[in-house]
Amino acid sequence: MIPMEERFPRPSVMGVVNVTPDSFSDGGVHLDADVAAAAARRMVEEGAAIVDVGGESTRPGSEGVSADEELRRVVPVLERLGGEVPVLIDMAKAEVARRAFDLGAEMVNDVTALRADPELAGVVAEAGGYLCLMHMLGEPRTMQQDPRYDDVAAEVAAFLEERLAFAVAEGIPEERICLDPGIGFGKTVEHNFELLRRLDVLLALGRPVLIGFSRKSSLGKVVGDPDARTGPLSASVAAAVAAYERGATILRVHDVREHVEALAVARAVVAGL
Ligand code: HH2
Repeated sequence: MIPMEERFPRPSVMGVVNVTPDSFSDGGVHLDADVAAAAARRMVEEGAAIVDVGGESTRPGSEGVSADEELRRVVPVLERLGGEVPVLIDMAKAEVARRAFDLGAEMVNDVTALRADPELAGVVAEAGGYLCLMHMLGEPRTMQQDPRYDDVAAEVAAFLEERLAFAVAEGIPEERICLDPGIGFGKTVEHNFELLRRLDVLLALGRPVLIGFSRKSSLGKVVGDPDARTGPLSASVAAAVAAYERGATILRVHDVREHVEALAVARAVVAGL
């Protein structure tokens, strides 16, 4: 078993291919399986360590889709990739994760941190897959309605610590798990930036941290549009570099080449050539 830290050295880029009609920044772009598979291959050529293939949008207000619909969206993409491209399956139900592992997926990204599907942990444990546990306050349908915390960094870390212990108790080795504060999932703009500023609170749990700030609306708001629904590439890159400098390991991004280049420079500064 290769520990997460070796499989994903700091910084590693995770490309995002949403096979959905309604994702907040690339909805509809990759609905065709050939287009989605080509995008995934291109992302790996551009330097992504893994590609996140998602069949369900988690944007604020979204309702969720059935396992059948999720399978209908992601299986043709995984079949076209033929296990040749490292893939992570996003927002998986156990049934979808099982099929994805059969088709060569390496990792599951669960935005509910194993709270939604009681069988998912067993599927990941049995397949020997990697797992990302993410913090979300509430659920996508309602999560952006007045989220409140006394201490956002401490509360997110306490939640992830508990979910990490649960995952390990379910048979998934700690070495295979990374943690994600869930930027934009039940958080205000200020919460999102505080979580990055205080990433050390999360790092203290001893697991690699994944950050997904790419194109999120908080970035658009900070650069001057109070009604922004997405954020620009320049701001996404700045957030990824800031996250890396504060200790993040995996950066989940939509624009792979630009992030790989920026992070290569940031890494040269931090760690030398
Ligand atoms: N963000 C999104 C979806 N999944 N998973 C993790 N671990 N971390 C994140 O920050 C994260 C995530 C939202 O982005 P996107 O996939 O582009 O949009 P949508 O959920 O609308 O498909």
